[in-house]
Parts: sequence; C-alpha cells; structure tokens
Amino acid sequence: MRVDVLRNVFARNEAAAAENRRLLDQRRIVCINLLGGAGSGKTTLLEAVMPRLRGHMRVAVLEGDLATTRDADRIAALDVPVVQLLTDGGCHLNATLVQHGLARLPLDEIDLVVIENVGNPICPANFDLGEHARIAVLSVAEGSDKPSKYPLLFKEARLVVITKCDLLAMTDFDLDQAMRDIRRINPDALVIPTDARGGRGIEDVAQWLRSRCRVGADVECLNVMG
Ligand SMILES: Nc1nc2c(ncn2[C@@H]2O[C@H](COP(=O)(O)OP(=O)(O)OP(=O)(O)O)[C@@H](O)[C@H]2O)c(=O)[nH]1
Ligand SMILES: [Mg+2]
Repeated sequence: MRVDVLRNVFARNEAAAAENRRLLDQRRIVCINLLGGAGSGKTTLLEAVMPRLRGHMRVAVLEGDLATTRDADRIAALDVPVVQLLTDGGCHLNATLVQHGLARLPLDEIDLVVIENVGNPICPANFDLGEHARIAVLSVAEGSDKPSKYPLLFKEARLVVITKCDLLAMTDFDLDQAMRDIRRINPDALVIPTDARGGRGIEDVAQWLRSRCRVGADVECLNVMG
C-alpha cells in the first residue's frame, strides 16, 4: 500500500511536468531548472548572469524557497519578471507549483524561464518540473566530495557550475578531484568554475544559456538543448 502511495505521488508530478513541458514547447520557451545546496550561490549566479542575457533573450525567473520573498526581491531588483514559489517547509519544488508560477508569468514575452529550486542537494533532483535542462550548482565551501556523495544532482545536469572559486585558497576544495568525479558521474556535463565576485566563468555560463535559446530576427526560440 505504501509503495502505491509513493508511486501515485511521483505519477501525479510526472503528469504535471509533462503538461508544463507541453505548454513551454507550444510557446517555444526554454526552461532551465537550477539546483544546488542551500547557499551554494544560485541566486548570486543569476544576478551575475542576467545582465549578460539582456538584448539576447527575454528571461523570467521562478524562485523556489521554503519561506520569504528575499530571492525574488533580488531578481525583481534586476527588472526581471519573477514569481516567488513558497513550499511552506517543503524541501523541493514540484511540477504543480511550477504550473501555478508559469500561469503568472507573461509567457508571450518570454524566451527563457529559469527555475531556482529550493536550496537542497538531495530532494529537488528527484522531481521533474517540465524543464528542458538542469544546471547543478556546487560551491567550493561545500567540499569536493559532494559530487560523489550526491550523485543524482550531477548525473542529471547538462551544466555543472562550481561557484565561489575565489575562496579556493581558503578551503581544502580539490577542484581537479571534483571535476574528475563529476565527469565520472556524468561524462556529458559541461563544468564551469566560477567566481561571482571576480567574474571568472560568468560569461561562459551566460554564453551557455544564450546558446540554448537561439534568438533570431523574429525572436525565434528553439529548444536546442544539446
Ligand atoms: N565569496 C563568494 N561568495 C559568494 C559567491 N557566490 C555567492 N556567494 C555568497 O554566498 C551566499 C549565498 O549566496 P546565494 O546566492 O544567496 O545562495 P543560494 O544558493 O541562492 O541560496 P538559497 O537560495 O538560500 O539556497 C551569499 O552570502 C553570497 O554573497 C562567490 O562567487 N564568491
Ligand atoms: Mg537563492
């Protein structure tokens, strides 16, 4: 009986995720799910990257958190359309909550939606939200053993962003080891070391996002996720 209940929960989420993906595909909107541990630097990365997307594509953000609108306020300060999704204590976003968020965005005026998931390296990786690709975020402050300890987060990501590289000298984070472990778990993922303070890698992340979404004269947005 318990197994059936769990299966139903995932089945319902998968159905909602499929609806989200259908809606996004119809609207030719690319959707990225940004995942990583609490405080790994997800919002800071978005703050650094968003200005570099301006003029190339129209971006909106769904912010997932347990409480507060702090992250949505930070994104709104950049003049980017944003909806705060609150889980009221839940440890991950689900596709139904994302569906409500998408309904509140001006979808006719958007080429790319970035969903910042709840800060947590475990549960969010289990839930499809209807995204086209995932970005996993790992900060050097968390330790270089984390890809091996939380493999699903990295296995499902197209891009892995290693944040806070300005702190490398102050930690025992082994960048080579982390890169090797990520490649072993997911040989196809691109790995970009970044430092939001000094700007290292930020243009590379922006370039990766720009290449997901080919904006032509008619602002045609292709779901080219390769
Ligand atoms: N030194 C340094 N600090 C950073 C960097 N990126 C983020 N931080 C700091 O790390 C802390 C957490 O950053 P956030 O961007 O809020 O992290 P988050 O992953 O969005 O956090 P949650 O949404 O709560 O999970 C903040 O104090 C940032 O200033 C970086 O590249 N270098
Ligand atoms: Mg955040």
